[in-house]
Amino acid sequence: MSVLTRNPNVIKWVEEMHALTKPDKVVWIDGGNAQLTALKEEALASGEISLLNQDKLPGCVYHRTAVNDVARVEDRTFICTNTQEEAGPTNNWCDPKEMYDKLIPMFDGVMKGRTMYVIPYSMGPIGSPLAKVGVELTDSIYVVLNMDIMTRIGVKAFENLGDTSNDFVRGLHSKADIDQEKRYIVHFPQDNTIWSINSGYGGNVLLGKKCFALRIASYQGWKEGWMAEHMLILGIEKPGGETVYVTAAFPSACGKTNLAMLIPPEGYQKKGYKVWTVGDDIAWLKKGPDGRLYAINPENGFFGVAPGTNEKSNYNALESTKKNTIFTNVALNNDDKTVWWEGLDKNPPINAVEWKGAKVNGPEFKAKGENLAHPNSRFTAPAKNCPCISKEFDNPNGVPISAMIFGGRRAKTAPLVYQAFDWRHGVFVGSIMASETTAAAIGAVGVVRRDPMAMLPFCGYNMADYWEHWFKMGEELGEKAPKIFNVNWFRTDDDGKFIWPGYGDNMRVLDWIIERAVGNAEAIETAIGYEPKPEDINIEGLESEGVTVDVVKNLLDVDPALWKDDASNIREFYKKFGDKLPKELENQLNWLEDRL
Ligand code: OXD
Ligand code: MN
Repeated sequence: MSVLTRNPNVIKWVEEMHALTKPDKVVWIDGGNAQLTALKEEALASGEISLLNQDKLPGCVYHRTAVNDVARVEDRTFICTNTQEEAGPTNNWCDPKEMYDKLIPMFDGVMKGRTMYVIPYSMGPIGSPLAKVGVELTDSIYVVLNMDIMTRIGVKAFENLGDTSNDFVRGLHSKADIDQEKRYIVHFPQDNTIWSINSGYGGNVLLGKKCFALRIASYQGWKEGWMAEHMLILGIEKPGGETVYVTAAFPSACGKTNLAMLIPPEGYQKKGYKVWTVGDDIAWLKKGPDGRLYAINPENGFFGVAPGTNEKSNYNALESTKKNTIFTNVALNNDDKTVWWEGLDKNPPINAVEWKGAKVNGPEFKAKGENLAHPNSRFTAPAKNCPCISKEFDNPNGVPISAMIFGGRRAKTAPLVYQAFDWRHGVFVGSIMASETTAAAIGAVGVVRRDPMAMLPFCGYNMADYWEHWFKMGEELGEKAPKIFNVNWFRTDDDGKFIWPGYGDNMRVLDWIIERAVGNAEAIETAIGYEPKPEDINIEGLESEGVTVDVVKNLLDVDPALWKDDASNIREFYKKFGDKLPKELENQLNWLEDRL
């Protein structure tokens, strides 16, 4: 196998990593079907993956990770910048030299008896001015097959890099022994480098995703004048054909994939509204030639959480998983080799294999309170499978963004929707994003966790500098900057029941947002920002759900006492950043308190 590129920077680095990890064999991934099919066969033969029902789920395979290796490991994720201040108070930091000294012995000879796969890939459409190239070295065929779905892999990525450029992200991954005590997910932003060892779980090993497209890319965006954000991108096509694009950032488990693939309520469909998905997790944003902010989705697939996905909650996501999809840690129906997870339907398979591999009677197993699928089990599905994928998905120039939405899970404080007064206030609104913990996680329920811009686990540098960067982007965009909004689908009544129906009905809120963004909708000024008049949220068809104008009024209510509490919580959070906290954020917080 040839080395697929003449670029001396790539060749030299691969040689160095080869000398370090000492694999028996090196295979360069060209991206062609023949090679990928052969690798899939090899993984099937070794048992790394298994084949699902090829009539019902053509091209789909199944994989189980080690029981101790089922999620991202934030406490073992590091940002190794030259100084601790560059990484900031919200990241684990280690001196780069110290970290290399620790990891080099661990990588030394780690691939003996194994094959090293060299995966060239592009984050973003090939040839896009917003795209960037990465190379991942891995000893896992599962990683190769996932990267083929999640990114654009193969020789075309090298062609895009060219013969001399040094602008590629160097990713090194080894499963090693999947030893959780020696698991490290390490970023060296100043070296364009990611090293990941002792994991086989997607979020830790598909280095294009969180590691490159958020942590390294956020750092690059800071240095180069663009933004990498934990945001979905969607287009709302209005009757008449005009499409308005928005991005939205929510913490994990707040429904980003659901919103990205929303199906409008019947009344909207009849009028001709359509929603198109550009991305469900990550947006790269850059000022375009016309002065507006443009977004691409750097990914090429969805790495979605399976549990909870069903015909009703997310029809489009479910459809996306019907072919050429890799399922990880879901349950199997052993009768017909199909997949099952909690929330798919009410019929757990009787002849089931649970996610750890034990054969069980599904209904009996569940009656004991056990999960058949791991709560963080995943599907890796090609974006092209999605029935509502945008025709702009591959547009190298991206889509122009009219509105940016922040949101979290708040039982009482945040209203259904409000708009920031301006960009600077919008940065403040993003910086105070928070979610309340639910019963689904260990620990106290209802505890507020600050997660600014949903980037807390993903910002590759000091968040104080990150906020400064947001302010600077706003100055550069001026009048053409997207309008900034905040939403909360999760307000509850006194019995703890959700008041707003959510899912497809979130379209009603998006409707106000997009009209407001272009200056067509009215608003009321409140202490926290602009709100719609309750009657301006279209609730036609929601009567049967008990949603009246009074209910909307209630959902938009701002309780000054709760907000004052929140403000003191924000002040505590800001203290972490010491003198580096942008003065503007402190001012914004003072103004909020004054207005309350
Ligand atoms: C994800 C996450 O997997 O945010 O997308 O954790
Ligand atoms: Mn995410």
